[in-house]
Amino acid sequence: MNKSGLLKVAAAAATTAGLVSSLVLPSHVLGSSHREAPLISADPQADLTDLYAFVSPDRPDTVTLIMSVNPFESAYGGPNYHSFGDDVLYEFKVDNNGDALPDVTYQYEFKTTVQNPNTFLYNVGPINSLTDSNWNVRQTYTLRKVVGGTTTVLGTDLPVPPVNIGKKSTPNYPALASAAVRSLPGGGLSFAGQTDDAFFVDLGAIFDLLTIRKLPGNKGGGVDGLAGYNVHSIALQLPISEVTKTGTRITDPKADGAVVGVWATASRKATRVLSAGSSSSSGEWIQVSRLGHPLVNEVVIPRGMKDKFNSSKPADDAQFANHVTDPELAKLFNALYGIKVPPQAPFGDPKGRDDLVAIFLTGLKDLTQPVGVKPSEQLRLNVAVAPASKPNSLGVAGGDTAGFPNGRRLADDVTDIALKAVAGALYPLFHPEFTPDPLAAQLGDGVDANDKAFQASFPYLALAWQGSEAYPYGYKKAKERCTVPANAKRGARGDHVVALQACLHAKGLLKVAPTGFHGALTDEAIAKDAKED
Ligand SMILES: [Ca+2]
Ligand SMILES: [Ca+2]
Ligand SMILES: [Ca+2]
Repeated sequence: MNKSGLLKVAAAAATTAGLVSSLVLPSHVLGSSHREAPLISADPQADLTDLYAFVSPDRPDTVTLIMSVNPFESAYGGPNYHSFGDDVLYEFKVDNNGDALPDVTYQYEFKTTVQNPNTFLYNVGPINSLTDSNWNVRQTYTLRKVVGGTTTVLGTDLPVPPVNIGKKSTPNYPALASAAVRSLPGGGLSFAGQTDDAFFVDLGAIFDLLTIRKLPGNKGGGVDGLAGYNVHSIALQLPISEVTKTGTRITDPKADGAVVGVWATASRKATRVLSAGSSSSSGEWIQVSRLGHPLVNEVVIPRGMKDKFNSSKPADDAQFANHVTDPELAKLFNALYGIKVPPQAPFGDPKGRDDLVAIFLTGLKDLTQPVGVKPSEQLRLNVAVAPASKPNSLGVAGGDTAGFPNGRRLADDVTDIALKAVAGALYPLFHPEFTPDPLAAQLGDGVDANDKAFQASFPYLALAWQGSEAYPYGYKKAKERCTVPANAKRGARGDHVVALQACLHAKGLLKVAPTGFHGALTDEAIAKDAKED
């Protein structure tokens, strides 16, 4: 893999125009990993939606791992609001020597406590801190690290912040969320709680007669089907030295050990017993959800094997390899729309899709392929590649080797990347004689970014949508209002007025630049902001 080769491919594709009169996609194709298999779609608390792994942009001596669960979580789903499963074991697994077996595992287990069982309410007044007595239903967690059969407890009774209920119940949500970021022994950080869903994709169009709204998909025009929805996310930041096989921070991207593979799992106990008004679980943990690369269980694994994939281990991935080298989606591109896709064949056949094998199973040579790799589906990250100063959301396909499929950052447009890759956009890197169909490099869903701004520091995810202000998708898209501080009033001066005016100005509601004096124009702008929907 060389970067100039990648750039050449991207440039060649970009200069070729491709036109089609209609283009649709098969229904099971997209959705990252939201509701992707029959069994797990009935178990949202254990349904892993997305996994991210990247070198932390503001702390490049650390990596950040994030998993999200509970797809399509509405912000206003009370009074029994969404939560993690108390009877689910959530794990990050790291393979740091390429043998498809985990070497370092991080386990999260949650516990719900009710302060006052005599009220139906989640809270009986505003929640102003993580110890506020108004907060009735709380969740905490235990975090453990397992290495070579030895378990170390990294934290107990770590707090999950409340869900973002509304202006009265959770008036300062950013403070509640950041108070739940906890330091770990050894220099790591952990956060677990409700967040915005960082994945963006036009689900509505694709599931409606399988449409790309504005063909061929690289010119915007899509509608983010996950806009306004939350998920529950677990974020873990670790010194790089904690996850490498050398136990050191590796800084040479070509060094043995620079590539670590990551996947997430969710497990439930084997037996659940129901009795009137209660249920209990017992027995060994059974894995019910597995997630490495986005879209693999959708794009690659056929419907009849999807639940099996969720219960499988990377070490046994040879059973799925034919679906990577001979992908159904590429055949559909060809059969339905005449896109000229690369040749494909069963695993082991030299005519198979070695480009997709590299992306999904072995890693890209000289970037994400560990020395002596055993093919298996993991999200592989080269921890020695420094974070990009100007990230490209197309990642490696856009010439940015710090992005997907070198790990995955929150803003990486994995839908577009996967569509292009399956159609053959990266195939010439492996077979220079092959010219991809001009359409391959232009495929996309027309949604290019998340609907809410990510945070600049850990846990990076955008804050959870607020129940009293979120709107269901398809009705109205929720907008964030400017925060009006308690001491805002006509005639006031100060930094708090500047901050408020800057927000109103940025929204176009206050025509003049911030002055720091709260006058009639500021009052008018606040009134307009309150009426916006
Ligand atoms: Ca290993
Ligand atoms: Ca979102
Ligand atoms: Ca996209």
